[in-house]
Amino acid sequence: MSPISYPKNPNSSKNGKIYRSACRMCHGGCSALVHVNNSKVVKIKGDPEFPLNRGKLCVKGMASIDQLYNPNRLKHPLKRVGQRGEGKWKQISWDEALDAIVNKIQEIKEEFGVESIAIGQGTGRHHYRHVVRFAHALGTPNWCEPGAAQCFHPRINAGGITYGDLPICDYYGDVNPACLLVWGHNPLVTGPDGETQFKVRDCIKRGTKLIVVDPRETETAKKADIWLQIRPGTDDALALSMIHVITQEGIYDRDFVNEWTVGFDQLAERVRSCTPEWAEKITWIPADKIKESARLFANTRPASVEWGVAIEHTPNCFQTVRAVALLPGITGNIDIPGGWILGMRVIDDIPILLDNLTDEMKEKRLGADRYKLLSGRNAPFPSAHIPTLMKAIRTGKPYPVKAFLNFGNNTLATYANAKQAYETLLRLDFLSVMDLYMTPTAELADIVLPAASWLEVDEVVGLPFRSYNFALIQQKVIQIGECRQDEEVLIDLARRLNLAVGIESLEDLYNTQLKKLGITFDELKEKGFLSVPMRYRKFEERGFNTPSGKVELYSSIMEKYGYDPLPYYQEPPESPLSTPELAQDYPLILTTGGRTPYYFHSEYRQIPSLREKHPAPLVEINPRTADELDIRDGEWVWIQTVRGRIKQRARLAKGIHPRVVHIEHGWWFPEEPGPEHGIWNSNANILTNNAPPYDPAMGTYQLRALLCKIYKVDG
Ligand SMILES: Nc1nc2c(c(=O)[nH]1)N[C@H]1C(S)=C(S)[C@@H](COP(=O)(O)OP(=O)(O)OC[C@H]3O[C@@H](n4cnc5c(=O)[nH]c(N)nc54)[C@H](O)[C@@H]3O)O[C@H]1N2
Ligand SMILES: Nc1nc2c(c(=O)[nH]1)N[C@H]1C(S)=C(S)[C@@H](COP(=O)(O)OP(=O)(O)OC[C@H]3O[C@@H](n4cnc5c(=O)[nH]c(N)nc54)[C@H](O)[C@@H]3O)O[C@H]1N2
Ligand code: SF4
Ligand SMILES: [Mo]
Repeated sequence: MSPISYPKNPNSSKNGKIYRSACRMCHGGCSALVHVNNSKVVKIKGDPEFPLNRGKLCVKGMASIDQLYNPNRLKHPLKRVGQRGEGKWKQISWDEALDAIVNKIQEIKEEFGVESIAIGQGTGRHHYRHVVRFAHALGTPNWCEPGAAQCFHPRINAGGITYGDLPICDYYGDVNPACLLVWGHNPLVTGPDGETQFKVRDCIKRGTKLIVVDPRETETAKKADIWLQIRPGTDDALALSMIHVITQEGIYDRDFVNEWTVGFDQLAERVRSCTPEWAEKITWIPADKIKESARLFANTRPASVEWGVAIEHTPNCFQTVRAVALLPGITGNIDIPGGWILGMRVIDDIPILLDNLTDEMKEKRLGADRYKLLSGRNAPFPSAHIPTLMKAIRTGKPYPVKAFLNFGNNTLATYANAKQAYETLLRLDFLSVMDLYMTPTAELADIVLPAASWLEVDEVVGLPFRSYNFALIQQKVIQIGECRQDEEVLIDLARRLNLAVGIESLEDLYNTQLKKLGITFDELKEKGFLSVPMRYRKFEERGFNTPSGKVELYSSIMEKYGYDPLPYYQEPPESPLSTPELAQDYPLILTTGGRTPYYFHSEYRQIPSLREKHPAPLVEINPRTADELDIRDGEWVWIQTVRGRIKQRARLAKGIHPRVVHIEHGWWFPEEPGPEHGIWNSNANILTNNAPPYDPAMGTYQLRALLCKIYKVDG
């Protein structure tokens, strides 16, 4: 561990040491100065030197010490002693715990085959690629996470097949985006990289024209020049109609389109009938506003798209994401200063050892035969399809899945159809859960492992995500109980299993990652962070990394897999238009999971400084609707879909459409008695749907754009 020499801090020697590290209370990326005195973390401040957060931390980052020393944290490995889910535990050693897992893996592998072992995790936390790496080193194709089909991978894949890489907004050079189209995203609060919020804030302050597509008037929408209040789940129609305006009015970038794209004519033909008047009926957005937005976007340069997860939570997810992705392409905003830029990649990713799987094993991945871009043999970052995997656990078909090793996912809180997820986990022969806390999911396990928080973790953080022109240090500054970082445990398991690969030390892996920069992990600890200046129009040197070397408006990869190469509109499967009968009983449109600043998915309800600021789950309803239903602000109400009902507290908000309801996701109540800890009270995923239809390419299920009703809780 190496303290940084930080000249602007005169007290650093008197009050102990100061370490530079990356906050990871969200997906992370803010540089923090961690003050350690007498082996205790006493203070954490934003790092004024780091260009992405410039001294700032958000409210979660500021609660890091409360997380570190939270009395409810798991500190030792535990073994179940009662019935599964009874909540009776015995403390065991790491050796005992890992041997138990290893023995179970060997046993199942011999009896059923290695594919009968599933490996799970959550969204992109520090250990993300290491979990995938371990699965592939072990030889199972069945790893999964609740974000893959539902989060970011659709954007990464759409970026990949269209532009050869995921484009991101350029806040990193001298030129600011002059127009920002924010789509299904609330970047002042959330995002794939938390630190982006500070860049977006600065960008907006400098006068960037802002268009926001959101059913709710969020903090970001409040600052917009044009706010498009969309009916949830109809983003495909809106994007197609904007492409219609731009192509029909000839306000696209002719030079760029001619020289650097393929399929423009087919695209223009596809959207010919998608007029703003057509889209108005579907999206509830006035046609004039659609025209105005399309013109503003096309006529302002540079323009960029800042998109979020809301467009990835419906079964037409991939075509929706593709449609939005084409807007910066046809307007020539690709890889230019202030536009939608392609990555620099100063560091290499941790290898996921995909080649360790045979082709036969890749074909066996649950979902591989159907969802080619999620699970297929040649999918860019293949994962199992969760509903197919869950079904295999329950039914043994197409083959049995007996064990689930879970590294950082509260399955009952974040998988769709939580009741079914619960029944599924109970059917397993073996469940291990690694987490910081005893969650309702961990309560169902055979073995529970105590995980480290970010202050106990070594890592190289590449930023902004996928672009990586910064490499930032994250370093372990403290040890809590027997907690370990997941990566160490995964390597330990691989070694105990005598695997041929996936057994290098963490330090070796990090040194390899940094090789391009010519420094070692230890040197990065000294330096803190490194960056390289952005380079633009890189495609002029080497083309785009697509089959044609151009921007594929018409996607040859989609065509190859038998999917529509051009985006199209599809009504959400549960909606006033597709299920009008159901809509009579469930007249309101439900959307879930808009993030709050205080929580990260199901995390942090046990941290007092955060919980005090947001003590209960909130359902947002328009005052007019509330009035009709005799619901008052702050009152607990039932929210019900065909799949079940939950309670949240009403928040009356004028900025939500009278026919739309928004609920928060991730809620459980750590203070309530185990093993359930209130997981069935307010959990959004009791209401969501993991039944077909799924997105044809990505297998996405429905977390948003559903039908519901709400009513008062009697008494
Ligand atoms: N504080 C905090 N930060 C987080 C997270 C967290 O839990 N808490 N989670 C992280 C993760 S994994 C993710 S994926 C990102 C997500 O962060 P974002 O991508 O910003 O997504 P959300 O906040 O879920 O939703 C953004 C907006 O979409 C709107 N919306 C809902 N339905 C629709 C729709 O059908 N169409 C459109 N256009 N908009 C809709 C919501 O009203 C909401 O304001 O945040 C990451 N950062
Ligand atoms: N209804 C609805 N459901 C959703 C969403 C929505 O918008 N609406 N969003 C979806 C999206 S976009 C995503 S990405 C997923 C997110 O889903 P997940 O990322 O799986 O989130 P959680 O279920 O909160 O599980 C995270 C668990 O990991 C633990 N943890 C935190 N850090 C570590 C660590 O370093 N190591 C280990 N071992 N454990 C750790 C936490 O304590 C927590 O219990 O949820 C999805 N679910
Ligand atoms: S935005 Fe994320 S990385 Fe930055 S301080 Fe907040 S939680 Fe930490
Ligand atoms: Mo996500």
